[in-house]
Amino acid sequence: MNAFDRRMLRRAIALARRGEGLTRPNPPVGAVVARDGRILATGFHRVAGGLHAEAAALAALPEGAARGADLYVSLEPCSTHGRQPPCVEAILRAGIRRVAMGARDPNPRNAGGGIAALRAAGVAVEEADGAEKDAARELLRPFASFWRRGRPWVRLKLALSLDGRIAAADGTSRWITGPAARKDVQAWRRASDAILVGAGTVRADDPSLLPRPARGRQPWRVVLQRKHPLPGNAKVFTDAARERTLAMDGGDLLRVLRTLAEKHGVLSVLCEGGGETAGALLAAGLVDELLLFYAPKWLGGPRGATGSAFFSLAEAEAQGFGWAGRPKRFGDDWRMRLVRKESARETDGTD
Ligand code: AOF
Ligand code: ZN
Repeated sequence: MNAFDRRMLRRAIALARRGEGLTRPNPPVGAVVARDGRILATGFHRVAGGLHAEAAALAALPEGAARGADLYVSLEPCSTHGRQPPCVEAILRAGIRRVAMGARDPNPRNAGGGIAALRAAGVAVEEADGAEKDAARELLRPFASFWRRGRPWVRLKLALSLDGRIAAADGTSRWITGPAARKDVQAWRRASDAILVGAGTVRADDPSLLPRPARGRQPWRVVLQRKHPLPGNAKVFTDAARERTLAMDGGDLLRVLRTLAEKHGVLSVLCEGGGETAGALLAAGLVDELLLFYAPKWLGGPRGATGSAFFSLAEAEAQGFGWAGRPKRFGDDWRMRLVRKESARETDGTD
């Protein structure tokens, strides 16, 4: 793949991101049709049941206009009939000469089938490598988790003081981080199919848990309940989106996650606390990605960020988190991302 091919694949991945949080239980997918170094059309998957990315890009062109062109797509084109006809057929009908694709499809119905069908019909298929392959896989992790592990990809977001507290010793916790960091959190909410918190957080903060601006997103709001009764008059149970709030028994977290995938098509979960819920997820080995926002404030006090959960050094080693990307500054705050290496192995596939 040359530099132009790589650029077009990155463009396809960026297009796919516009559908993130909208497509469940389908993956976000983006596509570009190009010829002679020029983009002819673009498309992305907007909603399950709607046009696939490749079909959307090809449909934007007049009959015959894509003949001999290259198609760049973030995911292997599908080869079977679902709610939509197979994209492989649309690609062949359009006379595409070559397909450059990001990641293989983890859905067993389509896995490998698109590559084989296209090659059998004489279309050249190239799979991404290097940075583009990594980016395509990263984008696909929630969908791959859904198919390969039967549960969503779980991100834990924490707003932390320099010394790792999520609340001051007097209990106040609002606005540890600044507006720029909070704006980034809204983007993570939009990319997530469910926002999860413990009942204690709902009682203490009465959050709406909806992305602002929503940009068409309607994530599930999941409130985990263990010992204490749910605050029935909280926003999540009474506002206009109350139909999208699920109260679930937080005793068996893996079961909660499996249920979210199976019953509600949830590919990705963003946990926003509180400390006990964060600690329980970590202790159960169910945190796939950490989003840590550090504010330049020292709070001190007796309680760590994960409630009563604590780990020995050996246990902490076994958590297996690795740095993902570079730290990024948002106003006065720094964001660190980490991914559990085991989670990446489980979802990224072996090809
Ligand atoms: C693509 N491009 O944009 C998407 C694909 O029920 P359907 O027909 O929408 O099929 C859903 C499956 O198709 C989904 O699980 C995944 O394997 C693939 N999704 N494929 O080539 C797309 N959304
Ligand atoms: Zn398709």
